[in-house]
Amino acid sequence: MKKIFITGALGQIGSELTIKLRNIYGTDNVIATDIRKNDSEAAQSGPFEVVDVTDTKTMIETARKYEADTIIHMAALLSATAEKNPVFAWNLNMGGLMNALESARELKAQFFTPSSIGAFGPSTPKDQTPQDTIQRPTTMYGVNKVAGELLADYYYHKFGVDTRGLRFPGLISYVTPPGGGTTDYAVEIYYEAIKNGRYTSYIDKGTYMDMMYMPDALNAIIDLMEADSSKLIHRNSFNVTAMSFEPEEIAAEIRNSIPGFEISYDVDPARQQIADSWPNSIDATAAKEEWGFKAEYDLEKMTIDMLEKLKK
Ligand code: AKB
Repeated sequence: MKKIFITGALGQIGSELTIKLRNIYGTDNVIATDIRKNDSEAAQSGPFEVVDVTDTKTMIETARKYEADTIIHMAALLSATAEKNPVFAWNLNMGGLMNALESARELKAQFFTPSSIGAFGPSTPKDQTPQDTIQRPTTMYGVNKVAGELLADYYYHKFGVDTRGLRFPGLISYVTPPGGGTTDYAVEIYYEAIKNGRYTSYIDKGTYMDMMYMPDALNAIIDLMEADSSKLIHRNSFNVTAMSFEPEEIAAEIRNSIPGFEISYDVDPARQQIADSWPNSIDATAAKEEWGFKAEYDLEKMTIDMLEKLKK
């Protein structure tokens, strides 16, 4: 049985991933860690430790205490926040990653960390962005993600650490809200649709970005981690996506359930600039071919489920 150590376990992905992994691998085999504890299910339903990922000693000692054989490193600042605090972002995103990789090396553990569509930049081909292409991002978050992909590949080639990663698009979920991302509008819009029947978008109409519903993202992490290592040509990181849309399209889909729903725009130049530097759509062929990636939710199916869950 695996012993899985998760950093950032109370964040947007971590909070749902922790519960799902506990259901699959057993509660005591999934150690949730974060910078502070709260009363969420992920923090309360099994082993939990306070770990600051920039603290090398605490991270390695805690992972060793539980004899972790898998490290899932989620703790990071998202794109918009990182752009406001670039030095802090570098220290947290790169320092945390380095400590997590070192823990994996010492413990001979399998390793996962997410990359992002943010690892691409304005000179990357914009439509159906290939797996292997130009990566010259213009954001601190993107710089961290590209450096992180290279570092994780380095640990695989140099030290034999079984590192794996996914380039996530914007993730949409009704459980834990994201914080500080550029794609967060696609989550907020559902909350506001239920609450007020209208939404003011900080992302401009006509701006396409890739997105994915959280259940597909969680399955992708688990499927990649379970995949036969010998089949993986790429490792850090695979393009994955489920849909690409712009604000008018998500609004139109919401109108199928909430007929009077209205969208207006008050564009935030900082986040718009980040969005404009990212692809319109990415190509996930390598993930499909190498380990069978498949997304179940498209915009219509996701919208029905989101609105149904949020109404409860
Ligand atoms: C963000 O918007 O920063 C994230 C991402 C796409 O990596 N959701």
